[in-house]
Amino acid sequence: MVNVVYGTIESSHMRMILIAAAEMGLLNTPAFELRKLDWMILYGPDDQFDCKASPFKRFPWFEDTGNGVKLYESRAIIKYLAARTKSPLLPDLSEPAAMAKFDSACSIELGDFAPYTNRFLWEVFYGPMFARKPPTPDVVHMCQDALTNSLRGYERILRDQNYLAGDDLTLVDLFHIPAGYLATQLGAIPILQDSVPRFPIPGPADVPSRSEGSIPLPDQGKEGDGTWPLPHVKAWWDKLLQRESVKLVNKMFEDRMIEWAEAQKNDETKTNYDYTANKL
Ligand SMILES: N[C@@H](CCC(=O)N[C@@H](CS)C(=O)NCC(=O)O)C(=O)O
Repeated sequence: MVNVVYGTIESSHMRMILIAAAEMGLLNTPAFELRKLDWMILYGPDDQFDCKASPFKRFPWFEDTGNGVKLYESRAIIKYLAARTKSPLLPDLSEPAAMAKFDSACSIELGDFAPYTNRFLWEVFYGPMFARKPPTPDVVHMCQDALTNSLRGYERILRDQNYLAGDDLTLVDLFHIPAGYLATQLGAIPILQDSVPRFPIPGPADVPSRSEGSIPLPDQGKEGDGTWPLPHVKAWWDKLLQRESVKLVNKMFEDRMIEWAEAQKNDETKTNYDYTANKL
């Protein structure tokens, strides 16, 4: 089989697939191909875009050229790859408790984490870059507060088990990395920020400072006694960032961002696509 993924490493959902592919031993092998596409194609006319491949006109999408299976939705693509390669990162879904625990962790990621990291990234990164839209402070603060609240729930889970679906790492832990990493670097999750190295990211807007009366974030840094708030979340996050797959893909992303920032400096690229004209 040749697994072909269409998109770009600048997309956090693409990086999610790359991390999972690295974990499964697929990345940088002939069985896995990344076909790089430009963001611009998402914002062109519908009749010049393969809407069957990606009905919402988003990266990434996928084809298994061995059997013709075509998929969109990064998490579904990853679960497909895991099932095909019999990866232990996908629990045995025929076992009811394992299936339900995995599903419950997947719900948390999709309902309590991803909406806020993604919205935060839209506000401070993609929106300013693609739509020339400055962040809306209330929305940015809502995302920060919601993430803090969600991570309090994560802390209660991770006090009793090593990973979100149980004591073993599964795909759902990895689902958190790409958007969580970038959002953390841009200020979404202050307690995790010291684990995330800073590198140049073209186009982010300054995160608006919090106004009087906003919900205080308890997790701005170490407590007075030098300990971290939400220590189990922090240990979980740090452990994930140390995985070779994560380090490899984060380095690929960092290299791309440095290259992009340099090109912008030298005016070799135009990142302000006219998103509004074509998409809204
Ligand atoms: N639910 C989709 C989300 C994909 C997604 O939001 N992709 C972003 C890039 S990370 C995108 O293509 N954004 C362009 C747009 O929405 O205009 C998935 O998991 O694959």
